[in-house]
Amino acid sequence: PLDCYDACRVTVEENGALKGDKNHPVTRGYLCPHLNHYGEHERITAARLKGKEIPLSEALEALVEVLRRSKPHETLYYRGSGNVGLMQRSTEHFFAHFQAVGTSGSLCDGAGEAGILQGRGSNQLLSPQMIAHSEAVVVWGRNPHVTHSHLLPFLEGKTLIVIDPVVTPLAAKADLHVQIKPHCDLHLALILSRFAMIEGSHDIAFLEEHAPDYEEFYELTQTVRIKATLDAIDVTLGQIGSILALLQGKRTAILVGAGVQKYRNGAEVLRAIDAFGAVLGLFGKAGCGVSFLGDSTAEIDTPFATIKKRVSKPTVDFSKYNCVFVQGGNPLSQMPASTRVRGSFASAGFRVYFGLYENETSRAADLVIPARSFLEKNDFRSSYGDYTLQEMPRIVETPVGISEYDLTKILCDAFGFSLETEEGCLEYFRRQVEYYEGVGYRPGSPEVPYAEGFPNGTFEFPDEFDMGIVGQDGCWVISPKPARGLNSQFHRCEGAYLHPDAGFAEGESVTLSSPAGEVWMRVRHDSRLRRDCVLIYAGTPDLNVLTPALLSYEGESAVFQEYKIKVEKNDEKF
Ligand SMILES: Nc1nc2c(c(=O)[nH]1)N[C@H]1C(S)=C(S)[C@@H](COP(=O)(O)OP(=O)(O)OC[C@H]3O[C@@H](n4cnc5c(=O)[nH]c(N)nc54)[C@H](O)[C@@H]3O)O[C@H]1N2
Ligand SMILES: Nc1nc2c(c(=O)[nH]1)N[C@H]1C(S)=C(S)[C@@H](COP(=O)(O)OP(=O)(O)OC[C@H]3O[C@@H](n4cnc5c(=O)[nH]c(N)nc54)[C@H](O)[C@@H]3O)O[C@H]1N2
Ligand SMILES: [Mo]
Repeated sequence: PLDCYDACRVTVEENGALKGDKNHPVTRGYLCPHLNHYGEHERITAARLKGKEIPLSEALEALVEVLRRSKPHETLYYRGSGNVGLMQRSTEHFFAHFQAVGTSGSLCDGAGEAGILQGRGSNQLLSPQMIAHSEAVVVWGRNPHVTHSHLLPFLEGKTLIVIDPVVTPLAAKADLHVQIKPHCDLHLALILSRFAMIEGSHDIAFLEEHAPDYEEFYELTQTVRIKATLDAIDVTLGQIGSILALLQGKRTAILVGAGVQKYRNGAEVLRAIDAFGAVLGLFGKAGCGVSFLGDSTAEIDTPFATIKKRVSKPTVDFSKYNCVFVQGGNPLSQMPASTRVRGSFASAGFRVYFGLYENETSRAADLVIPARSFLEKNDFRSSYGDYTLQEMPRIVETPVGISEYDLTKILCDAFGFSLETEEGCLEYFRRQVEYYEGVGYRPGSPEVPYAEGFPNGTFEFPDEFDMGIVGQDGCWVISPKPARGLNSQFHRCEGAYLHPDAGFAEGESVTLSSPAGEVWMRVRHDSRLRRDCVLIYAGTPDLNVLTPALLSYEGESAVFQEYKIKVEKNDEKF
């Protein structure tokens, strides 16, 4: 159920230990640190009203009371991605009937997905099993050792190119690592397309049939000034040649991660990488394609009503609401522009936190309702890293907390709204699962994505780009995912990582500042970084004090890496 590509199938031993299912084609018998240590993280066990512990039944009565007093348009339903199970959506059913306000857009992959939809018309991914058929893999702004470790066995023995500002574990063993400057992937993708067409490695048969505007696109790529651009993005002509030579004639998968699109032009970046894939003719062929975080609920129907009126998630102003209901998320840490967010949350009328763990948001809430973990409730989950749709039955009985479904039931009963029985909801999902060799999959999963062509008939190349590289001073701040944490869950990192030659001593205290705010952190050295970057792992407390309350130009996404930041020594001791 955790927010990862892998969607592991877990078995629970008699003694409660979690094991990776050996018979699952992706999980293959092992788990990551999150699940290996799942039981060790301290849970919220008691409900709380204004700081005072109360029985769960009283907390639920208080919630009903607050909702009775709150006008629908002054009630906000905010769901994070702490658990990506489908039953998480049951609560939205209540809030939809209540006519509350919901959120649209994303803190995660919305910008990239918008670019994909513009070009291809749908966002189909390559599963690990599909990637197994590739001969070459380009890992572009993605760090599978940390974020998708079950993909690694499928990359063995392939020609490997990594495009990442950090020497990630895969970069260290790749045939070619382009240690690109952050925010420059759009330029690289355009230059690659241009040279592919100059060299004649473009797939004319594919382009004529599926992407007929390629000549106009070639003209667009000619507007890029090669030398000046390569210098600006820190890539050499030799590397461009090597990339094309390494991919020449090979079944190629380009695996793009969240890293390239944490910018306002994130949609353009994905669209340009897709365009490079189209130039090489990678769509619709086994072992080939461009794959981003997929749309995990594509083709799945839900039995739940969905909210109509929505405001953008990354910039939501909590102060406008009399009642804010936060479920499965920690917006006070994970939304951009924390200072703004914390101020607006403090000014909201009444704040409810429904979750598993204590965090910035639970501590600022008026009412805290403990949730049940995935082991303690019935659910289904799909994945953004493959096409599985798997049932997660309740395994553990507990008196602690309440499931999303049971909470929804209480609210619907109190307000007289209709709700399918729990078994009815589960059966609704169960009916859609398609089984193959003992594993459940989403309905209509493709054998080869885009084998039938693109949903809109053709691939749409972009016809314009904003090529300006933002001329701000300071360091690029990059915030990749931590190995032992899951966003703000489990272990949380601390400190700002810099190259040892960037001019700061290990352990010294620095002030980091951006137009959004200022924080102090301790310096940690990491020689895998560029000297113009500061790396702060996602989930580090106060990281988002530095990030802007802006939306991507397309896709309503947060843009965590848009602002450069200043790093200055301060002589203070912590
Ligand atoms: N262990 C662990 N696993 C996780 C998560 C977690 O928190 N912890 N989070 C889950 C979630 S919510 C998500 S969305 C996925 C995301 O997982 P990934 O798609 O792997 O995304 P990130 O870790 O954010 O960044 C990936 C890489 O992008 C690089 N990068 C940063 N900026 C740029 C840039 O401008 N250009 C290029 N080319 N590369 C850049 C970073 O150095 C990093 O190596 O992981 C999921 N899996
Ligand atoms: N600077 C910066 N900020 C980022 C990112 C970044 O790369 N850089 N990454 C962004 C991305 S990709 C994402 S996806 C977001 C994630 O941000 P959020 O969606 O806020 O997710 P988490 O931080 O994982 O918080 C999840 C909370 O969900 C609760 N939870 C877990 N399971 C359940 C459950 O079954 N039921 C209920 N009710 N609650 C549960 C836990 O208490 C946990 O504290 O952060 C974003 N923020
Ligand atoms: Mo995410």
